[in-house]
Amino acid sequence: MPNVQVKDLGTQVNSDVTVTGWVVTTRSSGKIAFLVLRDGSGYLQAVIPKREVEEEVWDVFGTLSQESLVAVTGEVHAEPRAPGGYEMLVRTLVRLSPSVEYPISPKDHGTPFLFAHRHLWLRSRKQVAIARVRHEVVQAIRDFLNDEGFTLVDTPILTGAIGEEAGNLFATPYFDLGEAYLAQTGQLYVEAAAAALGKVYCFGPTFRAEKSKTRRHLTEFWMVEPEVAFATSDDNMRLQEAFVSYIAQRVLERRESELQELERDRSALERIKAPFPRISYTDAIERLHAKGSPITWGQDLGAEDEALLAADHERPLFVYNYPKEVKAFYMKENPDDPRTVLNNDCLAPEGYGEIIGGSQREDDYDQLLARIQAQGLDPEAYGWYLDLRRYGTFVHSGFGLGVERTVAWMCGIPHIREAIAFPRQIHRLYP
Ligand code: NSS
Repeated sequence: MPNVQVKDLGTQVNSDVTVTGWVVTTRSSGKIAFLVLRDGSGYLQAVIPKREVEEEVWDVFGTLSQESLVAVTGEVHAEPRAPGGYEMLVRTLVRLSPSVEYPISPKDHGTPFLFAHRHLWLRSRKQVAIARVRHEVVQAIRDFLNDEGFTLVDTPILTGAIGEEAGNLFATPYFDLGEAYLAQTGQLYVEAAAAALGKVYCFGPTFRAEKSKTRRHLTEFWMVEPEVAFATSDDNMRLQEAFVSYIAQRVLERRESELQELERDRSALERIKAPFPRISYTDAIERLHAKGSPITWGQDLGAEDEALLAADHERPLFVYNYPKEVKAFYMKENPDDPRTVLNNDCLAPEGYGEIIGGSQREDDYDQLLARIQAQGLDPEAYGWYLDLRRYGTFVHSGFGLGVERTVAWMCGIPHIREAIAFPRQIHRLYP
């Protein structure tokens, strides 16, 4: 009997096939039994009429429990009411492996319990849907950048220079060279690569020893970082809005059933279309004051400020040109207002907040050196990075998009820890 994946059952209507999968649910009236199984490609309802099968089949059915592995053989029928649209009339049933007291039942479990069983929880419908949306987001990222002529450059995870802030570094002893840091960003390296290849990106895990236990922070998260030679801050925002719109439209187009499983409001995603509204940091502070916020010019925007601003829009919002003091050393000073830098954050609607941080880079050697020194960083560790400003320095810009925050937003789930298979948080290293 041909072994078929559930997703391909449509081509097998009225023929006999075998499907191997894990038991999701069993139920029996005494005369007819129903078995829902999943094989990683979909869900299948198998029907076992007691009078039409060998006694042994009925006995095997009686030994099944949630997550037992079985092989079922029988005829496939179209059945619009069945999950997946097909049903199998079972002739033979073999239990391939048992599953004794599977810890995750359909009843409600607390979040700590589910995360302690994350390795099993991944099999649940909602988690499967999230994983597929994440996959789509990642594919969309790669396709968009590839179609736009970007070259992928893989950047190191073990690094010798701090990329963002000294405050949240993971360090590890590194032979005779002192300490290496796990990369907080690949940006400094893609800047070097942009001078070789023009339009480049890196895409990988990044690490921050975030002490905050918020629903937007992981200690290990994935970030895609495009970097473009000759692009200004304005060009950078244009690229970001095209990029984010593309990702949302791809998820809508190709992950309809997953969005349905997640009960995601699709119209919210349909509205994610370029151009996105923009507001300068300085105007944002005024708008926040009008809304009663006590924030003062010079302070970074907190999650609440971001939410207040984003609430005015159904599309993502760019906030640009922040005060120099609250931003990273590599951002280019704004020639029109040297208190600020040529950067932007992109704030997602529906309370999701910042999904992107980007900027035009400081391309002046002396300015950059001064910023490195002012932040107490060791200029020697940045010798190679400063070299980019010594040998044909060039206008360039780039940004970083956080994958988990984007996936959580696409899925409409409240916390980013479900947007990655095995989240790493301050209090979570198992499984
Ligand atoms: O710190 S960022 O704002 N910017 C950078 O790392 C730049 N080096 C990017 C660049 O210009 N190439 O982080 C960028 C995004 C941010 O908007 C979030 O979406 C995400 O990375 N991010 C995080 N996601 C999850 N957890 C944590 N802790 C986190 N930190 C940043």
